[in-house]
Amino acid sequence: DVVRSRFRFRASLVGAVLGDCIGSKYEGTARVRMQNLIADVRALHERDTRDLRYTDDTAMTRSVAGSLIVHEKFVAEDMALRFAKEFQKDPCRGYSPGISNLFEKLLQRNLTGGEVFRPAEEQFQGKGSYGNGAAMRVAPVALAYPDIDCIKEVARQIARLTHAHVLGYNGAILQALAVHFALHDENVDKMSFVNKLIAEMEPIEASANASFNSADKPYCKKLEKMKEYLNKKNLSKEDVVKQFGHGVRALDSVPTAIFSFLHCLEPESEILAGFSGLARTIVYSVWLGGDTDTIASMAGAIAGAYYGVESSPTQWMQYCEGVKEAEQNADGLLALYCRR
Ligand code: 8NA
Ligand code: MG
Ligand code: MG
Ligand code: MG
Repeated sequence: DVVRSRFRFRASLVGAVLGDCIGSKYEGTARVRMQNLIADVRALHERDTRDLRYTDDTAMTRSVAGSLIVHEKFVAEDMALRFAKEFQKDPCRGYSPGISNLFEKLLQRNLTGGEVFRPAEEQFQGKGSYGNGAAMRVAPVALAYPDIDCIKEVARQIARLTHAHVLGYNGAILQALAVHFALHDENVDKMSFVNKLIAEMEPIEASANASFNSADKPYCKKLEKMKEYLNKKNLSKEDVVKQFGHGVRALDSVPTAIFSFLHCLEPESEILAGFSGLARTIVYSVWLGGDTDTIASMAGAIAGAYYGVESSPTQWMQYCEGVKEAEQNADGLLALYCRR
C-alpha cells in the first residue's frame, strides 16, 4: 500500500522538523508552561513575517537522508563531509559547541576509509560523545531499510561519525528502532512496543558490556521502567523528567522521546484532547522542557511514522522551515525502501 506508506514516511520526517522548529524556542528551559506553548502553536497561523527556523537537528537529518538517497547506501566519507559542509554553510543553527570542532577536523584532514571515524573517537578526551546528536538525525535510516538488522548496523555507523561513546551510538540505534516499529505498526500496544525495543536492545547492550566490562544495560533499564510508568495514572511531568531525563545526553532524551509518543497515544490532558496524535506528542514533549527541540524532534519522527500525514497539523507545516524538503526526502527514501 504505497500511498499509505508515503503518508507515513512523509509524516515521520515532517514530524521531526515540526518538533525541532516548535521546540527550539524553549531549548535549555527547565520549566515550560503549557499555556505559553498552546499560545505559541495557536499563533502559528498568524505569522506574517518569517517561518520558524529549524536547527541542527533538522540540518543533520537532511544530510543523512540526502546521502542515503544519492548513494543508495551508507557511504561514510560522503555523509561525514555533508555534515561538515552543511555546518560550514550555515553554522548558526544551534549546534553544540563541541561538535563544531569535530566538523573542522573532518574538513581539514581530508580523511578516507576508516580514518573518517577518528575525529569522533578523539572527542571528550578520547571517550567519545554520549550526546543525543546522533539519535536526533537517525529517522531516515528507518525509512531507508526494511530490514531491522540493516537499520541497527547503519544507525550505528552513521552515529559513530560523530558519537563514538557507546551511549551515543546505542541511543541512535534505539531511536531508529522506535521509528521502525512505529512505521510498521497498525495499532500500537504500549507494552508490546516497549518489549520489542527491549528484545532488540538486550543483545546490543550485552555485547557492549563485554567490551566495556560493566554489567549495566542502561537503555534496557529505562525501557523496563517505562512499562511501569506507562501504567501510572496522574503522572506529573516532574516525575517523568526525574525518571527519563530531558537533557542533551542520549540516555536522558531518547527514552523520553519514546515515552512521550507512547504516553500521548491517548490525549494526556483535556488541553491536548483537541490536537491530532502527532501534534499532541510534540506539544507534550516540548512541555517536558530541557532539550526541547531535540526531544520533540525525535518524538515527532516516531509519532509521524505511526499516525501518518492525516495527523499532521497543516497549519504548523505552513510556518515551519524545511517541511517541503522533508517531504521530498521522505519520497526519495520510500523509493529506495521499495527497491530493497
Ligand atoms: P556533543 O557531542 O557536543 O554532545 C552534547 C553535550 O553532551 C556536550 O556539549 C557535553 O556537554 C555532553 N557530553 C557528550 N559526551 C560527553 C562526554 N563523553 N563527557 C562529558 N560530556 C559529554 O553534541 P550533540 O550533537 O550530541 O548535541 C546535540 C544537542 O546539541 C542537541 O540538543 C542540539 O539541539 C544541540 N544543542 C543543545 C543545547 C542545549 O542546551 N540543550 C544547546 C545548543 C545546542
Ligand atoms: Mg537543535
Ligand atoms: Mg533480518
Ligand atoms: Mg536540542
